[in-house]
Amino acid sequence: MKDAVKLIKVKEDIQADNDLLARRLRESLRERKTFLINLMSSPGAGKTSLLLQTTTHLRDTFQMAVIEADIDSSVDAERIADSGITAIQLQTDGFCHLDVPMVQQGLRNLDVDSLDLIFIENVGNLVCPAEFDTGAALDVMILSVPEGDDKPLKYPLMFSKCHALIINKTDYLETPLTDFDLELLEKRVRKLNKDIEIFPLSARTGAGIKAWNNWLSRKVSEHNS
Ligand SMILES: Nc1nc2c(ncn2[C@@H]2O[C@H](COP(=O)(O)OP(=O)(O)OP(=O)(O)O)[C@@H](O)[C@H]2O)c(=O)[nH]1
Ligand SMILES: [Mg+2]
Repeated sequence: MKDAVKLIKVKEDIQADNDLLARRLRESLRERKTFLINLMSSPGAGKTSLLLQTTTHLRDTFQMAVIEADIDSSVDAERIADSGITAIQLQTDGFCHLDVPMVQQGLRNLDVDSLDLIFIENVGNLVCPAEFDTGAALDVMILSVPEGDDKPLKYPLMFSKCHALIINKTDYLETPLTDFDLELLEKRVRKLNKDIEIFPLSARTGAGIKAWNNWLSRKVSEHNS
């Protein structure tokens, strides 16, 4: 009986297809000189707050747009649009991540050739978005101090696949409200990903944001030159 049953590994097939589409999208955006960055974190770690800070600092240097992804609502896209940056809202209708066809739907609604830098704010989740290549040139995750320094132990894939880690809400480190150990966190992260760039900052106070913005600007300029 066992041999009569056809087994289809749906997840693997979908991902193999997605990986191919992602490679093609990355190549095409390189040719078009547009840098796509995929920003991931758990809900509330500070993705939208960081985007507002970064786009404010870089608006005189680059033409930018933001693709927001949420299961429902469009509040984040509205916040970005209110700041004067073009924003598209993708609603995933229950999906906890973006894949390449979803990203392409967002890109079709943007004038890609006129843009130097496009941010994706992925769905707030530390598991599913790590499993799907979006075609971005850079994968970045945000971990915020209140989430705790044990997260690399619990969500290793996300920390392994990202090129950069932003540790947000460092203003909490100045208070007795947290036992977050920055050194221990870094040690745990480097065990998974020794080359990852780490940027501790506060999207609230702006502390540390310059190092991140400068590094990102360099990456965009190298990619688009
Ligand atoms: N204290 C402090 N609060 C922050 C900082 N950055 C963001 N916040 C606050 O954290 C909350 C969530 O920030 P968002 O930027 O909306 O987080 P998000 O990751 O975009 O959230 P989702 O889109 O819902 O996943 C807001 O109340 C922000 O004001 C920070 O550096 N320090
Ligand atoms: Mg947000």
